[in-house]
Amino acid sequence: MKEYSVAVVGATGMVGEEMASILEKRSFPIKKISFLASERSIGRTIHFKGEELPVNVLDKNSFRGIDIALFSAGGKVSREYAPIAVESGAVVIDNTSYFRMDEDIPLVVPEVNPEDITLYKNRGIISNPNCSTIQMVVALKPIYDNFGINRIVVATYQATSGAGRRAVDELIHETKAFFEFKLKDYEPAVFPHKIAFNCLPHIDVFFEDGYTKEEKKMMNETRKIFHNKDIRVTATCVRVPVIRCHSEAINVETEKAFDIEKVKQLIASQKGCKLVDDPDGSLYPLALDASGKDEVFVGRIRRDESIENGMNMWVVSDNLRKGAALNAVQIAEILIKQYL
Ligand code: NAP
Ligand code: 3JM
Repeated sequence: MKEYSVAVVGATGMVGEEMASILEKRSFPIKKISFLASERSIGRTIHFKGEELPVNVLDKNSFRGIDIALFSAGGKVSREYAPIAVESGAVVIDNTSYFRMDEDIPLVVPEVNPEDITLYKNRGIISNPNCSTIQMVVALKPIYDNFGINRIVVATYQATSGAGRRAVDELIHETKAFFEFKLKDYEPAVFPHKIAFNCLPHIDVFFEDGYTKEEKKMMNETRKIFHNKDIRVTATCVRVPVIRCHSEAINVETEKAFDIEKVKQLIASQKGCKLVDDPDGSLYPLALDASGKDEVFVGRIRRDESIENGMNMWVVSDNLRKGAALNAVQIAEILIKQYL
């Protein structure tokens, strides 16, 4: 079997750490792996396949001999270094929002639009969608294919790990401070307000129309992935004091009439989805249960009686796995199988 040299940019971060573990777990055929981060990580090592491998400082020579570069070190790093990686001969799979909406860059969720991967030939870059978009479109794929979708109204309940390691630390420190009666004096450094025991309807920056960039990502990326500019999407994105896994309340209006039991069957047989829907047994998707898992968990499926063809569902997935690292590795797997 052919083997590939892989670089992980942002290897010491929350997403990068998952990348290493998923590459190892899925036995990705690796010839050489290069873990890259900033100067802050000099001297650190990463455990990979029984070895402690050094973390190297990212520079313009980091991509010599690299076939696939997985980027998750923020938009600025991708802007500067993704073109350098491509120039060096690597295909880039980028986890940041930097290239996502560029027309000639594919934005891929393997369960939804794997055929778009071929467009990597345009610029050598494939974008990974936002974590909240990924889990939503996986759940909506069979509904879109069978009944068409007119409109989506989504509210998210997003984990702090989506904002990086410092954000998780902030939640933990604030929670400890609360029990020591010191929370009042705590000054948040990552989030705009205290996140412990709170819900912040503010993820990424605000635009003039009142939406946040995170909300716009969900709205625009969904249309791009389904190749359908006519789907109406509106989102409210909320950060909640959860460490891992995003939850979403999704309301969908379909084009055609549907049978709700058929919807449940379709979700149950959708690749990448797991139906968890037994209200009588108090069974529905939960962040703590989805943590560390690969699937998108879907439940609370019910008709929205306020419109003709409406339904509601509750969708939970691990934002660091399917929402980021796993989706990127799945793209890499298709890339090597079909193109490299
Ligand atoms: P994190 O825990 O804060 O980690 C950031 C990583 O980037 C660290 O490895 C850090 O290295 C590295 N880094 C930062 N600045 C760098 C620089 N100038 N040069 C080289 N490396 C640098 O953040 P995270 O949660 O892993 O997220 C990383 C990025 O992935 C985000 O900024 C976002 O763009 C993307 N992301 C995407 C999704 C998605 O849904 N697709 C989800 C979450 C995040 P040091 O340890 O050396 O500082
Ligand atoms: C998730 O560029 C940055 O500082 C990263 C901001 C960020 C993003 C993004 O816009 O790439 C943090 C967390 C995402 C994302 O996946 O969209």
